[in-house]
Amino acid sequence: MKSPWIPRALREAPRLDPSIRPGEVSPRRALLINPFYAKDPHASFGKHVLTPSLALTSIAGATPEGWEVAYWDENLLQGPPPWEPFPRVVGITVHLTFAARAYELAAWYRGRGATVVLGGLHVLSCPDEAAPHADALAIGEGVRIWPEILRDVEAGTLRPVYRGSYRAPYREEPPPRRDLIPRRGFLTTTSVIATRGCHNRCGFCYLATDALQMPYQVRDAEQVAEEIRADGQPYAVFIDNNLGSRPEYLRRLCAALRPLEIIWSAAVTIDVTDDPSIVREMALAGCTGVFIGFESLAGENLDDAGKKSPRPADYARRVRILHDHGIQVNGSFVLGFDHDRADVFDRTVAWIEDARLECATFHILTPYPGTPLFRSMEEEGRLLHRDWSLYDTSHAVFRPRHMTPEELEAGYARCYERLFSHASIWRRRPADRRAVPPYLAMSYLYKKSNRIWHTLIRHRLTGPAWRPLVEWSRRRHLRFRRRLERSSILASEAAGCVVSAGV
Ligand code: B12
Ligand code: SF4
Repeated sequence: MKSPWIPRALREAPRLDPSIRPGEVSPRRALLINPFYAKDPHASFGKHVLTPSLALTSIAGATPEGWEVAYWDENLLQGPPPWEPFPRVVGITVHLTFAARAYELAAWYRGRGATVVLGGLHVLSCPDEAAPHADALAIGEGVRIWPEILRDVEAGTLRPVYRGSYRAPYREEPPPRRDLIPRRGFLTTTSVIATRGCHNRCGFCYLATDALQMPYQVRDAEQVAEEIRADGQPYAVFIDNNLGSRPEYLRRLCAALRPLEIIWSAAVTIDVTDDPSIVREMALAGCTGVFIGFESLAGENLDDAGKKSPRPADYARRVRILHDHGIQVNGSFVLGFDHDRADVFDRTVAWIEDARLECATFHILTPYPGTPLFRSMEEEGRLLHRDWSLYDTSHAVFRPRHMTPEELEAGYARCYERLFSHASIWRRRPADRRAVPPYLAMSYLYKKSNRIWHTLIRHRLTGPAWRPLVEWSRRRHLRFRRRLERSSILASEAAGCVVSAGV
């Protein structure tokens, strides 16, 4: 099989120059870094600039007065993070896939006199590994501990570990500093979060990590709507784990979003279709796409993972409910579960085509440290290594039951190849002819244009290039909504949207 194209800038982190000797330390300046990670050439490069992570902008929002804060995302391909003026504090977010890069950055800044604070999911699951690379670790929720850390730096009383609790009232947190994000760098800067936690606790999900205690919490619907309004973009992406966890809250949120006349997408579980009237409210509030973790078409796999979900035999009917309300579906599928055999790849893609999912993402089953899945794989001696950079869901890091790791990786690559083929894109087109042109534009621009994405990212053109298309989709959707208001469903009519459904 031919390897897909990937330029060096998307494979390798920018070089940190060992000869640089920065000037004096700026005593009340903090630099926040989202480290580089290698991109999967099988998937769309566009997903990485759809919408930014809220990890660092959230803590930036809690920076005490008198401190200056700067933000650098290495994935925007503008080189290594800045060193002039040289920051007193460097805060780095750490996920397992880019832990090695985070440690490299930490060493570079520490070696030149900065105080380095590491936080994020990987610090929570592997604090002992992260500790030697930092002056302080922020374990768990960061918004409340970030100001404390900066005050302790000033007072010279920094402790090696700070622990933040996810039990504190979520609605009291300050809004994220979206103004720090380069607006031209993303399709939209309006990443937004309304809820925390999930009613499920699937064994492979990071939410099942031992050290993570995240009770379900929601923010006031009006507060969320106000944040979206303040960012002034036509498209918002909810980054909640599952925006549909509490249907009555989702209803309230939709009521608050409706007057904004924006479009939005979100991750939900397929049981959101239990009550089609909620789906209708989502559509009327501007929802153009949902990202749904179908995970597997085999019920035994869902049972093993402890996922409380409708049976796969009912998935297609439920997808139709979403389509009937003009909502595109981006399905997420995990490959390599214990009941998966060599036919899982072709069967999954065939189902996606039959159900006419506009988009899909594939993930090789990945045991995240600290989860029940990791523990059982470890006990069974099935883990192949602990090179976290390969725990990115595009590599097989464990021994599957019914195939070799190589067969799993090859099957995964084949799924993407087939899904992105002209024939598959055409087979999945919406039934309504009027929605076909925006669907084709979305498929080709988003899924088959990795060379264009690379150019857009490098030249900071993602925002300006997409903005007219997003605005066009919004206007089209407003007209669709007016028609939907007048009828119960528009089964034969699709809304048609150029923006892909979720991350
Ligand atoms: C936005 C997002 C993305 C974006 C941006 C990613 C980026 N790094 O820039 C995109 C779409 C590009 C993306 C891609 C991927 N993602 Co992603 N993504 C998310 C998502 C939906 C939201 C992240 C976020 O903003 N959270 C909200 C913030 C506020 O929470 P937080 O990050 O935990 O930060 C808090 C604390 O941890 C702490 N904190 C964090 N950092 C720091 C630093 C300091 C100094 C301090 C003091 C505190 C602190 O304070 C914050 C506020 O409380 C999460 C799911 C989720 N809802 O969290 C998945 C998630 C992070 N992604 C995940 C994965 C697997 C991926 C992919 C590998 C998937 C794939 N195969 O494509 C890719 C590649 C990324 C990679 N290699 O790491 C997993 C990670 C699992 C794990 N254990 O590591 C998650 C958890 C999704 C999931 N349910 O599995 N992702
Ligand atoms: S439903 Fe999704 S977000 Fe919720 S625990 Fe399962 S995988 Fe995680």
